[in-house]
Amino acid sequence: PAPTSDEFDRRLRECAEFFRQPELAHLPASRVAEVLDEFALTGRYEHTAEELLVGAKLAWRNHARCVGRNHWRTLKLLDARHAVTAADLAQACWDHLRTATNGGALQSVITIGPRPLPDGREFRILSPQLIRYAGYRQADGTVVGDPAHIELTEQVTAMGWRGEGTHFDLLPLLISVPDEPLQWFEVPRDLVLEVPLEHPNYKWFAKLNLKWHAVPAVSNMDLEIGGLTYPCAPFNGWYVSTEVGARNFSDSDRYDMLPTIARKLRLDMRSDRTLWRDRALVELNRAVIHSYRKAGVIMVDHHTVARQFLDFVDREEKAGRACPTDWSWINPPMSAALTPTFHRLYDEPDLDVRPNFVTRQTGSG
Ligand code: NRG
Repeated sequence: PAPTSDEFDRRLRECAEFFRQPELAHLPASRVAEVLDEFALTGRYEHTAEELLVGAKLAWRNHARCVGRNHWRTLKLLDARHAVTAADLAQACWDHLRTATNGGALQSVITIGPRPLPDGREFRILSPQLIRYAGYRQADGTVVGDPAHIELTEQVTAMGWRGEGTHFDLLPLLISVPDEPLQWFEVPRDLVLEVPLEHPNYKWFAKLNLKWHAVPAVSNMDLEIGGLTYPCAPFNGWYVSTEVGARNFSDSDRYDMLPTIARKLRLDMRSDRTLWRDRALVELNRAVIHSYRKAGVIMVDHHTVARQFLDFVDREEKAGRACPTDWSWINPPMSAALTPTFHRLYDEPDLDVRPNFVTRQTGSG
């Protein structure tokens, strides 16, 4: 669909603004003039690999919901703009996982696929992350696996995929490209590093047979740089322990492990007022941190990441930049007031700052 002229004017402004960033100040004036002419005339232009990497780093730096932004300078780019087929993109994602995992010494990586074709058709990864566990609703209403992915599991199952039916079946990657039917690709097992969970003090914890994957690689956000949109741009950093311990395994609509753990701890569960959930939550999170450390997989705890984030905010302020921040996303889902990020306010989260990662509004297409 042809962009409206308002939309096009906005993109032209974003383009001009992008090339005014200090990080691109070394580019010759001729490059900038060329880009602006070509964009205004044809509605398209191509980023150099350097512009792409700078753009991706700035998108990270600008993202109001990311607490890990102090590492924005370390981002590595895998340029996959040459991909033509879904299989090409899948291959790029496997390269991404190998580079990102790095044997547990995780590296922050972004893979950037092709831009939309002139007619608007796109290359997209429909899976929310490169690594996800399937969820199956049983006849009795209970769920095996991750309840967050029941729908995706049903979708790929309807396309011929078969899971084993464990609590941790790796979902295939669902990829959509122009001129091909929607396709799924089994993620090569040897590229998926996982951490079995055990507790530093409680022997029984390991027998719960819990595990989680090492790399969080978000694959369904658009990357917007200099007026251009990259709909296929999976990226990863590393986990904050609470993402796994205080949400994925604790939310009652996810793995819902707190009642099980509280029973093993023999807590009095007859009343909320005994704080049995809170006590189980702490032990679960200790197990997560302990297990990733033991496995040699990078993960940051919520106290440490909060300090790192405030260092980042300080440095941004000293650099004279606004630092749009979403308080509700920056603070951890447990013990929030024990971290320094809780006790202050920030620049208003600004979803319009570009470059940025943006969540697509509609679920269709
Ligand atoms: N909470 C989600 C992951 C979201 C992104 N988190 C990161 N991103 N740490 C989960 O899977 O638990 N990252 O790029 O490092």
